[in-house]
Amino acid sequence: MSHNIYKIITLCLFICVTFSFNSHAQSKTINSGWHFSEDQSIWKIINIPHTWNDKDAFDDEPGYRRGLGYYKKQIFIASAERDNIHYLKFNAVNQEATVFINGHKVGNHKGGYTAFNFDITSYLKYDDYNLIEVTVDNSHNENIPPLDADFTFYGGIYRDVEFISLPKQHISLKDFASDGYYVNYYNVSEKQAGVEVKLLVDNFDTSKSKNHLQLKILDAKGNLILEEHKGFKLGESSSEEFNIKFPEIENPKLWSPEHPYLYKLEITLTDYNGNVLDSKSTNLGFRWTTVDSEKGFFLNGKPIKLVGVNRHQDYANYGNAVPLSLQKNDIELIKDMGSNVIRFAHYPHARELYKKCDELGVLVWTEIPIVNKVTNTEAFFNVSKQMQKEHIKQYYNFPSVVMIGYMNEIFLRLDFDKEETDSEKENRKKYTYTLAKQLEDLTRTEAPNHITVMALHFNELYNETKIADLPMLVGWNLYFGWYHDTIKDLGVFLDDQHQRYPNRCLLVSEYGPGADVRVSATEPSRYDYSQEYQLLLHSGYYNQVKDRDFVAGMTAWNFADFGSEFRGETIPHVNQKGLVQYNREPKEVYYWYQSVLKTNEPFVHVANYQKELNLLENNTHEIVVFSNQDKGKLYVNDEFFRDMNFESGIAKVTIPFKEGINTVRAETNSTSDDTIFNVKIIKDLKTDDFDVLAINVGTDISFRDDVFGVTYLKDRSYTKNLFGYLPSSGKCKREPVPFNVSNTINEAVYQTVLVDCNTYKVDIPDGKYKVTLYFIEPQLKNKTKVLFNLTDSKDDSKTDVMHRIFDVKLNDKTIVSQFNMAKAYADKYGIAESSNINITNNIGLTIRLNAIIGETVLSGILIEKTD
Ligand code: GCB
Repeated sequence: MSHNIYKIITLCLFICVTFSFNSHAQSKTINSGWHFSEDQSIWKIINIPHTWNDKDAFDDEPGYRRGLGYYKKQIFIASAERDNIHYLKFNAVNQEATVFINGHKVGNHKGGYTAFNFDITSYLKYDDYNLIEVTVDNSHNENIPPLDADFTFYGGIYRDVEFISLPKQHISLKDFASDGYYVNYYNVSEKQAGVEVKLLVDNFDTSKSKNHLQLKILDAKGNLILEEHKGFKLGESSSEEFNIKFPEIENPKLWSPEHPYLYKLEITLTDYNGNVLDSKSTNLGFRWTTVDSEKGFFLNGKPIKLVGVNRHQDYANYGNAVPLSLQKNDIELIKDMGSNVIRFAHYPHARELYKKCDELGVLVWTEIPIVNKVTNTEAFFNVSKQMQKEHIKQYYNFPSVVMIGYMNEIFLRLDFDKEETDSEKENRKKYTYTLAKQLEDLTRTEAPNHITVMALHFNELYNETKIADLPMLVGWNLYFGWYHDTIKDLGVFLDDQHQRYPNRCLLVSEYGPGADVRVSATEPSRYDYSQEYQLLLHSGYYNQVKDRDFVAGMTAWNFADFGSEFRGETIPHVNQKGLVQYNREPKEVYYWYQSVLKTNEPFVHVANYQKELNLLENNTHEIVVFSNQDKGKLYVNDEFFRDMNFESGIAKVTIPFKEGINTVRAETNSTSDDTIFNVKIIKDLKTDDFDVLAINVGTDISFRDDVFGVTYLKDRSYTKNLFGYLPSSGKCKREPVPFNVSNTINEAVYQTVLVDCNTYKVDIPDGKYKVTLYFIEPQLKNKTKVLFNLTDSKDDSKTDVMHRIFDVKLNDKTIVSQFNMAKAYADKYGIAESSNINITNNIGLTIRLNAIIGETVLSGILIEKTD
């Protein structure tokens, strides 16, 4: 066809579009005003996104409601819509949904993280209200992945619901709820780039139809670059597939994290007269990727070290029902950290976020939620394959998506479940491999231009079974320096794998320690939940990965803290490995990543790990400054203090502080950062202005109680004029209590105990005080098992026998007699015992714990002056 004829047709199409808008496909979200019930008797009005687990997954009761939830809503459909085809589309319902229209069952869908739709045309009434009912089930189901994982499976309709009305001929919605077309690229290089589109068109009419397709490629400014047309006939009640190939574009602008240049594809389907029936559009990004077992990841022919994060989709107070605007903000934060990659773990996230990755330039690893174990049934295999097909087809067109996965740590349960016999274990290896192979083959067939991936945990099972040889790129989830070993063991492991499997491409798909912004440690160590240790581990991993070309990259676990109901840490029910908090406020390590990853502008940040910095005996303290520059200057309270040199983004400076507010200012190049330090210098407790003192007994970490506004100081052995335990008064052992603690919001105070220490002295001045002592029974059986405290979990299966009985005295006054926590409390309770005391004669406070049976314990002390 000549160019002029194209122009005439285009003009005709334009005119026709203007006059035929009504017959065009229409989609609207129907999120508001649903009725929800847990039992079909009491109903409440809710809006979608919705989950019924946003609160109970965070309360003290073990477990959260996994069962049925009922939703209903009426929609009015006018008779003008009578000739259309109508679909109901659910963008995600966790995890099984059965949909009814006007009392008729229209379909069922299994799997909580991909979209599905149903053609509801034949069930509708026109000029009338139509009742939509959805029964949702998030019970454990042996045939639906995920079976078991370290995140909460919130139930509900938690992504948009759409009502879609289409003319009888339209771009298909029947192909696994995809958009009905798939963009493939050919011959992409710096010189040229080709696009080929596979498209499915449905004709629901009982007669034949003549139609026309117009496809346009536009550049980022909206200029037309290429245009293709196709006229065709459709048989009655039929579906057709078309392949439309554009000629190559010369000198294309390539897509990359630095320059995420996007073209646009527009597709228009018209009837024979040019009336627009349906239209679609998507981003196009010209890029090509390869992996090399020696040199790592390549984008557009150049090596690129992938550095970024994993992301879970939930958010403080929302569960998984999170407004899209907040979710999109996550992608902005991830990009602004300097990340060039994101792993959407452990399931497909909202499609809008992938579009955001296209726009901002973030490479994507996306996967389905087959985690920890699989079930050996045909039903489980079928749901898994259906899920992967939906995933691939619904997410196919995003140029940011380069890696597609299907399993995470699939031998974790095999490794940790002790009950299985050897032959059951062998069997499990075989059927797991079989499913992996089927999913790998399916992924390679359905997504031939993508890199297949799988994430493994630290175990030889993956090598031994050869499951690690299936994907094109292997991700290792490595927790050296957290669950086991030390930070520097990462490099040893990576080198060993590379030497033993030289042809395998690998990256570090997870790593990171838990960190609570209220916890601080001057000598950070494994499992202390301090932000200081989080920095040590992340920077240690980064340096080791950077030094090894063969490692394609690393994705930190996790971008944000996330809900995991069974966890019992300093924040219960939350996995705290986020670089930002559950409400997305950055932890300090987030800024460190900016200092090593962001190169586009000068950056500097003065870290402050403690809202209130308590300095005992002397007034100096080492602070940390992050910058992407080599050098900088530091000012303390407006006076120049020192020059700084940054190594791996970090400069450490010891500062003499004054009592009260101190301002520390760092300057580099054209940028600066000011941070306020609120300092308390404690040389002697016996001062006239003594007010309050809190001690985190049994540990070296300090803990900030934000609600009460007090900092629990780290424990110490006694020195005169201050406080501490008397080492001579018993064994004075420190023990962790790595469990959820009921009946408190200050878990961190109870999660460490000082055992068998009979005397604790605090040299407070004479006066009247309220003294609160904190206790927990460490041996008491806990109702919830914490699987993911893998190596450090204590045996919590001990029976509730009388382990210890002791008396508690403040100076010469007995405040608790025959204290027996195992008998008095049924669960791991945080117990606070408060009493008033009048101290005279300058004798200070002595806390005495006198054992009657077993060893004494103490977790914390809070002393408040009362007059
Ligand atoms: C893992 C899992 C992830 C967990 C993480 C952890 O390896 O893949 O789902 O949340 O460890 O924090 O233990």
